[in-house]
Amino acid sequence: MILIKLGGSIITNKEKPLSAKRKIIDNLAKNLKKIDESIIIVHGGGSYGHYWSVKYDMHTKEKKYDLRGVAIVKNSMIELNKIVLDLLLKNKLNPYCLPPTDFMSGNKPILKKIQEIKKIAESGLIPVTYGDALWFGQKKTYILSGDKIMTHLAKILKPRLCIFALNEDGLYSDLKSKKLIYELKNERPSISDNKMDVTGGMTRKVEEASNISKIGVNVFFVNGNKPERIVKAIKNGKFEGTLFRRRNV
Ligand code: IP8
Repeated sequence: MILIKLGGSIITNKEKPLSAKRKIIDNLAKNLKKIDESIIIVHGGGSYGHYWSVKYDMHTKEKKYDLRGVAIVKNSMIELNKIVLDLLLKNKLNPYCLPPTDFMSGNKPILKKIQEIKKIAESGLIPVTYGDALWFGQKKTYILSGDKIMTHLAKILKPRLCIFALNEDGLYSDLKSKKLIYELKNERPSISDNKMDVTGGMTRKVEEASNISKIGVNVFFVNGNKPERIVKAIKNGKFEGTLFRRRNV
């Protein structure tokens, strides 16, 4: 089984509020169709969820945020999710929509529900979930990042590989020269992130990637604009991007 995160910056135009990159999503879907292993898709918020989270000053910390903001962020994520689902359907894939409220209680994943997601994926359906604004309890809510969902799912389901589709070729050792890091093992690179969002941008991704590699699962950062690289990684073990090698557990 493979977990794939479609980053907000690849499926939406981050510079333009509420604009999805339909052509890119369509192309991703065309390539995902070529994969015959079971997959689970998680997508980010981009210029939908993040746009509204910033407007309403909502973050990953559990707090009493403006209820209007909670409602609007959730609604915008449904809108983006619908675009993703429609394009998967159009490409003859069978997505199974799973809002994170289905498998999260407060900030904890519900073990049984997550184990069920594996069964759904193995049946041939493609579970699709996303980062969202979630109820925490005692009138508090929080933003759950899709990257965090990847870690929750990976810990419980131990997929063969976790893929993060980004708007970049992978992780660069130097932002100016864009020198790509091909492989990381037992090291946590220091990140200078110039594109921060409410859930922490690239810094958060690297944190989750190294958490996942620690539990013995390989993590691959790849350019989602070149979705054939996703197929090559899954089918041929050819990694054109940054591979966080699993650590021995
Ligand atoms: O883009 C956050 O998900 P992410 C989604 O995966 C929202 O960090 C609602 C901002």
